[in-house]
Amino acid sequence: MSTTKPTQQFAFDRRRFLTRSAQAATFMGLAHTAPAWARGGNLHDGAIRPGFDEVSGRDIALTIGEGPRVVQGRRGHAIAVNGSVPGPLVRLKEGQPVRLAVTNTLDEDSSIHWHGLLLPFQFDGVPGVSFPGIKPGETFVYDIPALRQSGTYWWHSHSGLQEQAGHYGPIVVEPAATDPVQADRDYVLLLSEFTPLHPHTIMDKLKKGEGYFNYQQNTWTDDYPLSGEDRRMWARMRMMATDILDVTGSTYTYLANGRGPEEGLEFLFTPGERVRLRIINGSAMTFFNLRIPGVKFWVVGADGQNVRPVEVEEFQIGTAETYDIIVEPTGEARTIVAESMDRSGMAVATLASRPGARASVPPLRDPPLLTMADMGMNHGSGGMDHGGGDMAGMDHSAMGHDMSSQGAAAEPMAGMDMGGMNMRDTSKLPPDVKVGPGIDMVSMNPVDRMGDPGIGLDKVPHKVLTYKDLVALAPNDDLRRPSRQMEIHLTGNMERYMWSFDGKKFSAVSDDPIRFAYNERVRVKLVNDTMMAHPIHLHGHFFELVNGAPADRQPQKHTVIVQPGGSATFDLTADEEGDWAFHCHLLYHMHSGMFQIVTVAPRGNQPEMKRVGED
Ligand SMILES: [Cu+2]
Repeated sequence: MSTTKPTQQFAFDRRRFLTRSAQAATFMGLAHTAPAWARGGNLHDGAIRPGFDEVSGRDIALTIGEGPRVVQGRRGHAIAVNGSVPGPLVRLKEGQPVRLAVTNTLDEDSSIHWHGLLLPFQFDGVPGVSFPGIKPGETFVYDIPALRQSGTYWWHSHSGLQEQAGHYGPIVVEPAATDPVQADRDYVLLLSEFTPLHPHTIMDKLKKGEGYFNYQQNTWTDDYPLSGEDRRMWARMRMMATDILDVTGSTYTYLANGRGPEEGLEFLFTPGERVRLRIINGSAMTFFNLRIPGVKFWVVGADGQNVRPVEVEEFQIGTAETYDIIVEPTGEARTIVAESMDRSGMAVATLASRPGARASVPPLRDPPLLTMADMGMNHGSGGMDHGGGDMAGMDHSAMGHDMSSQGAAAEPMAGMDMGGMNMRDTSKLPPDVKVGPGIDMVSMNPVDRMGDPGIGLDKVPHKVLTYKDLVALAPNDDLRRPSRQMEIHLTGNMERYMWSFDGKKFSAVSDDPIRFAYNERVRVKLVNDTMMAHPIHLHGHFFELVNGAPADRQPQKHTVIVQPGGSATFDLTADEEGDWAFHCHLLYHMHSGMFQIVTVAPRGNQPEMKRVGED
């Protein structure tokens, strides 16, 4: 294929993106030479505040600084904007333009990406893709024309690993017309993590051994419902059924609006009121399961877009997703629990009818175990390809025994001999996927998992949201059938902590973006060839989940979770010209290479679109 760039508005060497990421490693040393507040930053007393102020208007000023931070007695270093973590709530208005002047007082480059906002790509804020980044001491003005959307979004650094250190905050865009979601109270709940470790220390530990933070590793003496045979099977695959999240509560304190679970974040209500909660997963690495024990609520928005209200008692929120909910709390107080997906910790907030009112906080539930479906094995829909290529070495007698049973996909791995099974049958991959050490697993039979509530939630005794429940409130405007379909594989090597798209770590393909013609309508199928869930984010666009909703009501999202071993499909109208980042939103996965550039050709310039391996 041609490597000619269809757009040259922006001559920038993308390879510098990775160079800069490498340079970010110097920030640990620099951070201790002089605190930001001593260099004229905005952190006047040196202490970074939890929670956030609000900024709004035609012109908004934001200052990136750094300093010490303490959460529940644990000390660390933070990058903060306007002196708090999270940084300020940026309140905008649909139909109105805004200028955001961002000043960087760090000793390294920084940036702000406006996650979920439709805007000219030059203001999307990804160093090396959409702009050069903000140098130390510099101010960059994001001059954003009249906003074309409303809803709940967020912003964060797209430089190095700064996001882990606290560089993020919420965005609310008020609708120009009457909000279809009416509420008496309107609150933001931004979930994130605090760690006393430097982000680069975490990255190093992950590279040295994937299980480093997994204190829930099953041993021969623990309480997990795994037989000795199961344990030997997992050991042979050098994997653990408890490999749910890379970084866990052993390291993280989970935060609600910057406050630890013992620091008492509360949202006041009067019984009988409708309370809107705008829930943002602003974490670096954590999927949360959110519930309000004993209380049903309605999900009314997903990724900033209104959806038909759906009543649930719990939902899983991937990194970078947002959900708006309406709850009508009763009684003195109700606890909002955001349990990390691996159940190693939780963020906590309280709906309180008076200051200080509290409800009980439930204990962490038992950690979930990965299932056969998470390994890409599903017999129910088409079955495994028993005649195919390298499968010949598989122990069919053992397979037939346990894998043919109905509902096996939802059962923890049990009693199956995986010894001879080929978990890496690369003949199942399209030809444009690069086969090499970056791939340690290939899903044998990936199925669409839009109806899956998320790891660990398939057996809870109450209604949990799935993507299939999401239906757009207003009809979509592009009802064309996609003119082509493309498949992108999410690939990885858990042991070596390598993550990529199509087996190619981003640096290897930095000049080979995914290309779309202007206004092209494409169906994109994401196939997860790993045993981890990945929240995949496309900048500058909304895509529509192909979730079984009528074509004009497919829900619009900017981030989609692709469940382990499964697939997720979306339709995209590529009508925002320019270069956009497309990546896994787990910070250390993105940093390790699960990242690509999407180039949407300018209007009137339609390059040759054929790519290798396409239909
Ligand atoms: Cu990922």
